Amino acid sequence: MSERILITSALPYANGPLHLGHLAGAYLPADLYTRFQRLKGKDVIHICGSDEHGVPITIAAEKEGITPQQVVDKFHTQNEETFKKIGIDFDYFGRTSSEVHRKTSQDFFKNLYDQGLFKKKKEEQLYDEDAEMFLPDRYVKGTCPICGHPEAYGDQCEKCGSSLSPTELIDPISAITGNVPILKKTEHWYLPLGDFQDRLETWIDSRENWKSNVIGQCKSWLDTGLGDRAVTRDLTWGVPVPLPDADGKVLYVWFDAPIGYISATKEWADLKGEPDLWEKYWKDEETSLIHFIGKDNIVFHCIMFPAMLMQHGDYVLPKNVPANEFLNLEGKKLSTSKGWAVWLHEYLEEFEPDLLRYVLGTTLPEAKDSDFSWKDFQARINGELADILGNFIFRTTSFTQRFFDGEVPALKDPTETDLNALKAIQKQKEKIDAAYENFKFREAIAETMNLARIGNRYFTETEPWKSRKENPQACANTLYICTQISGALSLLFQPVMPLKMYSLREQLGIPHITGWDQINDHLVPAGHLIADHEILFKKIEDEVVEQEIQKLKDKAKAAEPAAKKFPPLKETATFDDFMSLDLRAGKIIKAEKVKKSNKLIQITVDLGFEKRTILSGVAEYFKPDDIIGTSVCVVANLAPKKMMGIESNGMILMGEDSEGGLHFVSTDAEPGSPIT
Ligand code: B3M
Ligand code: ZN
Repeated sequence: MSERILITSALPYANGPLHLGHLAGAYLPADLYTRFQRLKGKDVIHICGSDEHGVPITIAAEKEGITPQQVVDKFHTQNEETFKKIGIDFDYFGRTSSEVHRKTSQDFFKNLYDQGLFKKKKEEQLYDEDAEMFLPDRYVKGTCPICGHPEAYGDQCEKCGSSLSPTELIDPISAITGNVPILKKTEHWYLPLGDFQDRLETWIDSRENWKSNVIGQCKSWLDTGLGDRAVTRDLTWGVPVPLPDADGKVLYVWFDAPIGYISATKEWADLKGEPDLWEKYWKDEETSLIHFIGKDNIVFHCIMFPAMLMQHGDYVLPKNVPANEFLNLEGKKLSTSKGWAVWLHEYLEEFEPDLLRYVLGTTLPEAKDSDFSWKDFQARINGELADILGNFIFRTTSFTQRFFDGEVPALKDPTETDLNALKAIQKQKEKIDAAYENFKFREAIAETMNLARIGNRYFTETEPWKSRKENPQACANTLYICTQISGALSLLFQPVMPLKMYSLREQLGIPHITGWDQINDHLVPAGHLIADHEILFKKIEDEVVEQEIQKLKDKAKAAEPAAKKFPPLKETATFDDFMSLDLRAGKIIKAEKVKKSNKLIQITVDLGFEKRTILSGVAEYFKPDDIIGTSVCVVANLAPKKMMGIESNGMILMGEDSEGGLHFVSTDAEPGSPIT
């Protein structure tokens, strides 16, 4: 990779909080890459910001009954905070509502307009007569013409990933009123992507080392043939189209958002007091521009934005767009509307950021969709961070403390085994380096953990607890080498767990060492004092992850539409039907399981005027002893029924909840009281 790298991460819509899917899709890989390149001493900046325009914002505002400005103010602030806490190290986090961005994107549009690029066309578009507005993008829902998914949006089908236009949807419905929209003519400016077909094809073919999922999507776009794409919208929220005849029109959010990378870089340079500095990153051919995004953004970053940049001229084109696939959660597709998501700000209330960075880093959806589960989270923390990495560091530092007064011993006359362990540092470093350079972060992390494994094996094999008495120099050699491996790990793991690795380097007395080039096999010299050992990673208990799983289930339950939870209503009953039932208050005075039945409990109910035997099918839900004393409602005039040789005289009323759990219907009325 070149010496200067401009890294961007997709600008998250400021319409809601961030969840694990966001982190795994773009931000964690971008941050790993940034930190790695920074360690290597490259001139790298990482730029991001809030995407504050577009229909996702206005729909969120309508839903919450607040203004779009209030929505973006809230989530821009919240998300910026969350990114900081999880350790995503942006050089600048801008927002597309800024003045610099308005001007930059309007100038960009004007530049292409003045070159005569856009086609102005009057076309029929979907219009909601009650809302009195056109329905671009997500303002319409309908059936996807490609895959038949019934809930596709006007701009995209989230099931098959196809990019759509509202008029392509089958049976479109307005997302505002639920109306069937009419067609109405409106005038817009179109980007003739077809004119770029050849240039884009040649350019994509010349890309080196692109991921196959990204190339695949680009090729399928190009094979289908590129058409005109409207870059303006009939909306009030957005960057106004900078033309005299464009009242009530704003730039399409996917036109202005990628320009947000440029405006944010300008703001970063302004803040540094070097207003022209941004140009070095955007206009100098020596810069490598890398966009980190999720797979649903590929077309915009690999086709549309490059076409815009090509036409504008002056700008560098992306060197790579290492888009990730999607992250699932506990085996199911992540869905914010269905409440199936782990919010980062909630995660951070319970756990340390580095733990998630590690676990998510090992399961990034790099080549295909991957899954996050709380059990895996626990298994990786306990089995890898605590038992392998933590254990290795602990053994090394505590042994040095106890038997060498905390002083790193000198290496003398190393054996073949010693030298092999020492050489592993360089070998692993090279593998890790190559993996990072190739955007294979899972592999980079696995190879880093492998070095800790090698260290552990070496420690066990050389048995310093024995050699301490039998051959003190052999013991010293083991500890010298294990300390070097620990030092190397503290830097090799730095991109993944910056906070933990800083405290490890402090413990090893090397906090000032921050360069990839400094990783070698004599990082912590003999005679160097290391600090008191501490436990780097604590294990996570079963109850803790079970609580998280329960929390997730509760949220999903709460998000379910009420009508779905319960069975539909039965047919209407007459008043007489109801009055024919004799319902009475009662109290359970005796309960025992019916032998040979899994379901039945034989219950004796005190009805005040008599005691009844009732069989109830609740043995899977209650223990007989627990229900004695419960007040209940009884259908007292139900015809007797024999089950398992016992006659049941009545029925005890129960409420069945949405998960099939049973609850007694209780009353304060004294036993025998009629219930009417
Ligand atoms: N806000 C879409 C998204 O969050 C969009 C990315 C813009 S990147 C220029 O998926
Ligand atoms: Zn589809």
